[in-house]
Amino acid sequence: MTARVDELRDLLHRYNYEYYVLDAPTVSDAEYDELMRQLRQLESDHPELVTPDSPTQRVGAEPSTAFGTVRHEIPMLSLSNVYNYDEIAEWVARVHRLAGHEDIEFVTEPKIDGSAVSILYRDGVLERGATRGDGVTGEDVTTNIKTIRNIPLRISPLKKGAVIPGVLEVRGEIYMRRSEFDDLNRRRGEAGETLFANPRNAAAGSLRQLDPKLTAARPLRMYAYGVGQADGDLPAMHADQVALLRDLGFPVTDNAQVCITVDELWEQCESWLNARNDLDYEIDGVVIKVNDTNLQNELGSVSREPRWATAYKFPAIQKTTVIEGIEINVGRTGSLNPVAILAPVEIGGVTVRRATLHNEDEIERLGVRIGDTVVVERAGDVIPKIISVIEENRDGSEQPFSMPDTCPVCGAQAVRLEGEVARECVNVSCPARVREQVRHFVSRGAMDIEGFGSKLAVLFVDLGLIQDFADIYDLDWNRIAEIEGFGDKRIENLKQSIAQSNQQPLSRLINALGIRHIGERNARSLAHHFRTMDRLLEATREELEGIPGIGSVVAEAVYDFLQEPRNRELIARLEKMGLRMDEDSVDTGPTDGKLSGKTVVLTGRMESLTRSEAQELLERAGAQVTSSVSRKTDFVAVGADPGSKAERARELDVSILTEDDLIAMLRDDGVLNPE
Ligand code: D41
Repeated sequence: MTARVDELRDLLHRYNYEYYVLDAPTVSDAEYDELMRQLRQLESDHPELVTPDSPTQRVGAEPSTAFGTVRHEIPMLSLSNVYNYDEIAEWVARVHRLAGHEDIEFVTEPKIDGSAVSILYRDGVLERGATRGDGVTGEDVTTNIKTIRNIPLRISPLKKGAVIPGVLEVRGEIYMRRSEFDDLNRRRGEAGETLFANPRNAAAGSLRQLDPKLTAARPLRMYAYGVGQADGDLPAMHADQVALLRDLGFPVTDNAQVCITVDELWEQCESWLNARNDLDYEIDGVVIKVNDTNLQNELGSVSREPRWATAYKFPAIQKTTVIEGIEINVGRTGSLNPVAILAPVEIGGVTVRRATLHNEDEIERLGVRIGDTVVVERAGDVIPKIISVIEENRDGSEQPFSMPDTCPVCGAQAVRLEGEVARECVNVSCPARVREQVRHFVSRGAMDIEGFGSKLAVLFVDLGLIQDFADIYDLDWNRIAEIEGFGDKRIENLKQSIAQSNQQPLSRLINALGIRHIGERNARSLAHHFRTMDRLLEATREELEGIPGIGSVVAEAVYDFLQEPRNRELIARLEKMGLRMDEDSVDTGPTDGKLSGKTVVLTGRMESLTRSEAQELLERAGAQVTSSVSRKTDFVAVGADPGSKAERARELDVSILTEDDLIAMLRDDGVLNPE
């Protein structure tokens, strides 16, 4: 009996580790649940066998009324900040000076934007979990910490010979993955609950729930970055301590890097900065630490900040500013989109003057009024957005805003349809709508008509030269020649690029039509499936829904669009104008390429492709990109600083592709141009 209980616990610990730490499950959820059910049954039949580190004990504790306090035996220090190359150089020079020599190894690791914790193990069993608090005293959040699935309840060394110290305090950061945060917020929105502003707030708030069941329902994870108290000898180098934590089953960064020179450190900082938007977790900088813990001790700390570590902080992507007004833009589908007009503010080297407010629900959620001071974020290439209102800054002069019920452009009624978030102008020929449609039609991702930019699209619509897309191919050139700035040469060039766009493949044409929910990717899926416009026009709802990646909402939107007589007429006119109505034949990758039908995992950083580009190209080649390595994985494509996924691939004998291999295959499959 005890033997079976032990066996079940070992299996569950292992599967849990594979799932939550390695991201590489080897059993199905159903199998896992079944083993858990068996263990619960045995434990309820024999309560004397229950131990605090049993996998059944992650949740179970009753809600408490307050957290106890915990004193950190070794204070949890905070980090000084540096913001650029020169400050890193200065910091390094100080370490060199204090050490008396320059032969010093530094380690860089990502600075995860979460909430710091200390987790204490005694004889390998999780005894106490605490928040950092002020660094000296924190809160006892043990029952909450135990619900976090990638934190071991019991340490079981994964490497032979790894010795578990009698007392081991692991320090780390509790965070949420972006994808899981988005899911959580979506669910909260659907349930009418308030949304979290960002993953960090969500993680910190979830960690401090008095009812551990609430914490258990949140997708929290830990990332271990160091050791506090420990019995016995630990490796002398920080990098080796991190490796030890990994061998003991803790989630650690895969990408710690040893550096000597300032240039090497800077290269790492820049590389993380570039990778930042492609990661599924938020990082706000890079932590730089002296590798040798003996030297760390020698250097010591001043005012609770170690002299042996610092944080390179990324340029701020959030700033505060004032909302001077709210404007309504009318989109391609006639949706009324509120846009905040901001007092100009510089964020990450770009002056931001406008930020999207999405729709009226968002305005209500944020509670924004005109005149409010707000936090604005500009991350990567995405449109700046408003994160929150600073209510303390209100002086009573702020004006509430409500969405108009008529279209600000054509005056037609603007209604909000059942189940939609946006108010829409009911006038299908609303000039604002046509303008946006034409702008989209000629844009780079759609028909890509060179020299025909947004400005021209707007001008031609406003002059009445274009009423629908087909007019683009039937322009009154005599009238255009009379417009200022349209000389012979410009007209000739424009004629030529319009004529060239005739030959764009079906996927681009589908995208260009501006069907709701259809962007480049979905357009490609449709084009690959149907190959010709004629076949697409005959598609049934069921057939559309059967296409991989096309859900019922998208299928419905496409079907409705294609059933609308005006749209069918428009497509017929485009065909008469000589537009191509089928897909590229070189694009047959998805059925007969080397990558078609394969499952590929990406890990590490690629030199020549971003992660999203690599994913996009792979999907175009018909491959499926997944996040975890299992026996079903066909290839693991490994970039610089690969982590556990590459190791896992080796263990499972999955074929490994270098970046060059991957590029060669993408070229062979015709989704990447030969260079
Ligand atoms: O990823 C992090 N957020 C992180 C935080 C990290 N990778 N390393 C850290 N190292 C330290 C020292 C050097 C003081 C042990 C930290 C933090 N501290 C830290 N987290 C919150 C306050 C300080």
